[in-house]
Amino acid sequence: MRARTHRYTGIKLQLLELPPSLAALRGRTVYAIAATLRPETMCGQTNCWALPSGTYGAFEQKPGGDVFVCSHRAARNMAFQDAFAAFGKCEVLVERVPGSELIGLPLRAPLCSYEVIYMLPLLSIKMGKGTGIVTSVPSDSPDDYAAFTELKKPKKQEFYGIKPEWIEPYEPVAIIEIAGIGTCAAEAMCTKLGVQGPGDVERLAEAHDVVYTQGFYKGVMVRGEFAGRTVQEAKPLCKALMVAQGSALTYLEPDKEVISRSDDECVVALVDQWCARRTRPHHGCPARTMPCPHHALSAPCPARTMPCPHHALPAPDCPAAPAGARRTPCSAPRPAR
Ligand code: ZZB
Repeated sequence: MRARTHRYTGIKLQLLELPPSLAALRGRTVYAIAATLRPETMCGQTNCWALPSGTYGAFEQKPGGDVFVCSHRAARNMAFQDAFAAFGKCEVLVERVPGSELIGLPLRAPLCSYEVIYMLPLLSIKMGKGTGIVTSVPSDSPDDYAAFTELKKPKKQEFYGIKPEWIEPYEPVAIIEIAGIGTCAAEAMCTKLGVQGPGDVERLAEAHDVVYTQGFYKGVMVRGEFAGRTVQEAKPLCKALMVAQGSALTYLEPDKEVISRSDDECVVALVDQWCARRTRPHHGCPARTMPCPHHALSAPCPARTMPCPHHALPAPDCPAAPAGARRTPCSAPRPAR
């Protein structure tokens, strides 16, 4: 079974108030990090989602610097992607940030059409995917649209302890026009397919696929910095803009759970080495390599290195080794459990 890499954009949503578990961090800049594959949709954000029963952590980017709130698993991946001061290490400031405490926090989100949005509960969040925090774009994500519409109901607000002002003033924002579907494609597809609510998993999956594919191939931006551009053009531009602003980062993780022979959960690491598969010659290199038991898979290697599908050790005498590639065996620290 071959694992690939999911290349997310980590959106930095600044917490404008701190919950009790983060009280000691008063005065620091704290961000909830949401993982998205749709950076071009950020002008359509209306709220953010957290899992009330989830456990998050607070991690220091560098000594005295910004603080990231996300799942422990995501922080561990980030630690191997130069997101923190020391490679492979994340400084945990607060071990346990209950998801329930994040609900109702006001946030400032990059490129967002609303100045302030709120963190709301979403029960379908998977803590083993992305950062465990999801930014919500109900115009173009059927899952967001269904959950957002549900929380507009006063009974649901009461049930979840949501104040009306956290959601009432917000409406989906038209950001992408898709020929044959229109703007606010998520609402159009949910209506067309008769989606019954956030629990209507099958229809939501169908709506998701249509909106995602049609948006990608036919979508044109009608709002934001890149209005008039196609979605395909706007995607990297929006991401680059946010990264340049310091309001987003690249976040990578394996697209499925990968367990090493040493029983560690594998991460995606940016490592300065090139790799080869041990089972067959690679770029003319004899297969004199061994798998690394302690380290990451599917590393999206820096440009000067070769792709690493299984994180094998480099063969020291390979004539195809790119200039500057490290030819020493993998000495990366074994990730903490
Ligand atoms: C904003 C956004 C706007 C998203 C959109 C989608 C869409 P996928 O599409 O299934 O491969 N997501 C991220 N992390 C989680 C999580 N832990 N649990 C549940 N959902 C999560 O997955 C990528 C999308 O899943 C991400 O991109 C995020 O929602 C959500 F207009 O971020 B997205 C048609 C989709 N449109």
